[in-house]
Amino acid sequence: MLPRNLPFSRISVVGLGYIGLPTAAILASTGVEVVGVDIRQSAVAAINAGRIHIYEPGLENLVKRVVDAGLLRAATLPEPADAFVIAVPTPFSEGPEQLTPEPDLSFIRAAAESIAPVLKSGDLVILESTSPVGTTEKMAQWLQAVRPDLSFPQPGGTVVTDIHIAYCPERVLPGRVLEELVTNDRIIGGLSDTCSTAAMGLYHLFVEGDCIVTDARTAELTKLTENAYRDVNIAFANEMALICDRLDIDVWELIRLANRHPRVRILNPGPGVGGHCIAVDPWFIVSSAPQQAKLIAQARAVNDSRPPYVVSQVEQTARTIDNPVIACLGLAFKPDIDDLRESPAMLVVKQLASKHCGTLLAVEPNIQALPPELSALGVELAQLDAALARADIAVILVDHKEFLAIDAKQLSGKAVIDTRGLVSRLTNNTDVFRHSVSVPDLTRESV
Ligand code: SAJ
Repeated sequence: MLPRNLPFSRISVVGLGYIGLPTAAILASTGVEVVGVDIRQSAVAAINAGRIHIYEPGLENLVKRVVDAGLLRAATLPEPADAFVIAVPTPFSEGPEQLTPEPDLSFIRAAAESIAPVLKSGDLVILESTSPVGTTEKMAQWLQAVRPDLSFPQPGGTVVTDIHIAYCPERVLPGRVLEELVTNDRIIGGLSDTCSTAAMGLYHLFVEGDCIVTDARTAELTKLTENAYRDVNIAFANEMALICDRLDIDVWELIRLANRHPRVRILNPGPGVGGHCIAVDPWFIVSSAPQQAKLIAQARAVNDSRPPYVVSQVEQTARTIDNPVIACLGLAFKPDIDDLRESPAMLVVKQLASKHCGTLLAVEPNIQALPPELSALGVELAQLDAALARADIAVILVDHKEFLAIDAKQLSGKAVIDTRGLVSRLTNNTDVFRHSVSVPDLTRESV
């Protein structure tokens, strides 16, 4: 039996990926019946068996618990519910003729049109997917087109409508999703005040952070701004890394020192920005205001130039060694995850392999098999110690916890290209070694 005071007797979460599944499970853990909807039959079957098809710490236990308790089940087709939370991907499409990548809203449209037939008066529809400004209004129009018998909110409207619609972006960090879903503040962007109030009721079921109300367009741009801010900050760090290479200064030490100022917080340079959010979302701003978003577009260009820069550093070093063995440490897009999608490390290894720079060993402790695109190019998946024993060149692409445990002696005598500032963090590192981490930039003129 459900507790009587719950405002929703059934909630549907559409899209059971990295955001939708944890959200569905947390909602179910509050005692509400949750039906998760996904077009992937394999994901639906796994969830109904109490298993998960993605990796996120703590999620498997939670899903098993709520599925066993009968509070969460998955289906491939939407069913009636009191509230629908849409958490489907919004990739960008990059046609050769396009100068700026454009957001692809087809998944949101398909999700909206799939729930439209089961909507009834009083229902709430929340969009959580990262979206360009105006998408929530478009979603209301798509729903209205399928259901002319129901009334839908107009932006800023004051009339109470049959269906309530709001944009409430997810902002959780992969790896800390279950904790951040509960503790992070939440932006609630209703298409009207009544819509915001209805959406607030849903998030109050599990959010301990503040729920802050705004309009849908501001909420959409807030989400994009958070990720664009981080992208610009990382681009600044990456540009400082280039400047430091030219001036022969250790960028990691530089940033550590600058960050001792109470109002400076520079992020870390790296081999590029990966994942499906920070490298993508800034384009949603650029495509809607290309003349104004100059800095944001330039930051994207700086960050996208990092993988080829790392490749050129490795190539220059490899040219100085006969038949070099190159150990590439890390393939994931950031530390301690198994997610290789949109990973700059993958890009670096792929480009090195296609340029035939030497024997390439990839070390990625979080995967069991190499992606076919790398094995087809002759890259071998290797264990850390074995790879370091064989390597002439070590390219550190991800600061996984396993790599932080490397004994500095294992790197001595090798050329080390450290894109993550990891060597200076090794506990048994010595000062002598610290100065030998970055490979000399052979293209650099003397300054
Ligand atoms: N990176 C750097 N230097 C840094 C920090 C990150 O090069 O100092 C790189 C990482 O290696 C990685 C990429 O940036 O390749 C992105 O990693 P991340 O940890 O910064 O962010 P994501 O993509 O995992 O998650 C982000 C988060 N957004 C913000 O921190 C503003 C998260 O809160 C969002 O919910 C998520 O995007 C999303 O779904 O939009």
